[in-house]
Amino acid sequence: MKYSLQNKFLVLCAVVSVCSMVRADDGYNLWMSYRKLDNAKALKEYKQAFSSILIQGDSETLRIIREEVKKGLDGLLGADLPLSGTLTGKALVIGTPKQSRLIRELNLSGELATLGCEGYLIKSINIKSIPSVVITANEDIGLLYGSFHLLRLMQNGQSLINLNIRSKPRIQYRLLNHWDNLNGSVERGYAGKSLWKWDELPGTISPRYKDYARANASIGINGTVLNNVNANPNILKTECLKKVAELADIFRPYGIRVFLSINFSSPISARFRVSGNRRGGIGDLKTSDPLNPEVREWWKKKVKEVYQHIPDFGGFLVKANSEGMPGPQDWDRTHADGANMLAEALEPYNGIVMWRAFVYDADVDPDRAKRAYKEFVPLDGQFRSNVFVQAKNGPIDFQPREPVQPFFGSMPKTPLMLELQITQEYLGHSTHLVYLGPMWKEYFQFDTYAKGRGSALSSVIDGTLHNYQMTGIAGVTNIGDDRNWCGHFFAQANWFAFGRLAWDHTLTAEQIADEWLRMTITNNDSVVEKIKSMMMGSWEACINYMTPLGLHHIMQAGFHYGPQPDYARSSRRDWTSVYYHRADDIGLGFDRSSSGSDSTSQYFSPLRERFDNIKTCPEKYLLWFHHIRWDYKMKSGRTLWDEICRKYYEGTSYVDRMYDTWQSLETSIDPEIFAHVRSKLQKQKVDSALWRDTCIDYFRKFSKKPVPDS
Ligand code: GCV
Repeated sequence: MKYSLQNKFLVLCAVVSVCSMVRADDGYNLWMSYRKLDNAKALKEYKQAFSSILIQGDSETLRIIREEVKKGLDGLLGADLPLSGTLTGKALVIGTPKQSRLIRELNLSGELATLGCEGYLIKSINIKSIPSVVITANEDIGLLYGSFHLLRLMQNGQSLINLNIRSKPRIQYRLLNHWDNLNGSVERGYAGKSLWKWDELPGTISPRYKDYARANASIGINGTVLNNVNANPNILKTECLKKVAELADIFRPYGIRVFLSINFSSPISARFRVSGNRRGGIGDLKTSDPLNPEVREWWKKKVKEVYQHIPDFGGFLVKANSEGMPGPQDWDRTHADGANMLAEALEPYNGIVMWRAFVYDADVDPDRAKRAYKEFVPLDGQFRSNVFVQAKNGPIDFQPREPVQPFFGSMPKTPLMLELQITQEYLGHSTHLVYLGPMWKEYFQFDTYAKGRGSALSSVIDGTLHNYQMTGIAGVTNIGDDRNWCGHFFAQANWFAFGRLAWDHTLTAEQIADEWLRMTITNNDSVVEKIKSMMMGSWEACINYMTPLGLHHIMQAGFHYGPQPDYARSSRRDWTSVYYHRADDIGLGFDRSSSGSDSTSQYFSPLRERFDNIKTCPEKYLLWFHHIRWDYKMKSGRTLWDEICRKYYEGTSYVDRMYDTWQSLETSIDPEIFAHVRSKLQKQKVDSALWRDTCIDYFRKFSKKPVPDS
């Protein structure tokens, strides 16, 4: 026998030792790997900054902080820092004035006064003449946020000398929205099945629940809507509430409250079958009319039960009278009637309603882009104080680029919650590398002119423009049970960016990408710069190879991945592509100007005039607002046809360049991540070219012009 067992063993050992020389990262740890810093200068500084960790007080959150800080510092410094009870040498000191005598004696109450429950201070302070780094806050959750901030600074190799940081969130409700179904599928989810294992709960607890909470807390997310807005009424059954309560218990010490999407027909008996939207729920009634006393009583009882299971339950998210979901209009009532009924039931427990404005009833207006505004603006002032109206960023549906939904700024008496989509439903699923930070910044900075110049969308959302009493933002999450959580490694950056911007929308997309790269891939400056620049242009590239110059909604029906500009037959006109691009022999684009559908009039002056006029309309929105002749001269001097072809080619060459850049970085990147991203980029190259070629071929049938040399 030539190959003895012993030989086999030696070969195996050799393989194992070669493998262990290269780090393998499957992406599970997200931005919290806490690998030993490769930055010698920073490492030296940090080792001098503290030699122990001192955390005074006790609570579940404080126990989490102890574990996290110890794990983080030990990992980053390659040390074993003691958790001590007293101050003996340079230390990282963490505590609230309530629980820590040491902190109380620092007299920071003046500085803490304006930081609320979630804010924190990180300061370099001499305690009893010992130089220390102090993290303090009014509540334990602020300490957790502050601890993650300090760890982030260190992961980024930032100096800890003379620290004087104060931070508090600009937006109060910072939520993830899961579109997860009770059967384990995820609507528009591209990262496996749902994280929530409803069949196993409450008995079996996946360790991922805790890791999910930890990741969210690290970026300041403080709430999660567990189930799809296309809600199954069963979510409110007692057996489900017990499962929800289990998750809520795990999330609570991480500062995360649980919310649920509800089905407006819930009070109706499942046996009561009527046509259309009035299908049955889990109750015993024949109606869900929000003004019916029995219905109102049903909700009050149900809400009481919810709070018995989950005392800090956050509230309900509702998709009503939209895409077949039931709602108050089925009973000739308004959205306000529906929302207020639920709000009244939730109010005694401090619960809220997030009433979605994603409605597009064709009877309201022939132009889908105008419908939500027309339904909701007249209701301003009619909602109870614990109701948010939650709206997507644009008037259609999370397209690669849209102008802002015009009712932002037009509802001063109704807190508006912004809904962004982290999952890339229309931006290449979990196959395309598209960093969404720049997109979200474009929306935040979009000036609505609601109160004249300087009325950015961010000021509507953070409440400063209209003095909203509550503020909120939601991100439709891209998380599933894939080992790396988000399908594409780079999609993790979008989860991260959403949280960071929800906390502070003034951060730049570039800064967030920089942070994320250093926390995940490397601290090597030149590698960071190269990948960051890939990320920063990836959204614009995606727009260019999918829907340049204001085109929208020309994707594959249903699946929403590839191109289908010729899609013309559907049960609804506004689900087809031809409804949106309106290509004909003359030109391309949807005339929404005053001579068309007049959606421009829903914007404030001078935006409305700017968008209305072809000459002043920003070219990025040109085909959104205008039907443009094929030979129209663009700012570049090229015709529309030549320009659009050029944009398509610009988009795909960007993807080619991303691929080349990535290839060139092979030796600087963890092999597993490198291979994973390379194969995704390979597919993105092919699929972006398909978008380009399909769209150019199709539009060419109308323009009848040759494709210019690229
Ligand atoms: C949850 C789009 C999506 C649907 C989604 C809907 C919504 O239509 O394609 O999957 O349903 O938006 O936001 O309610």
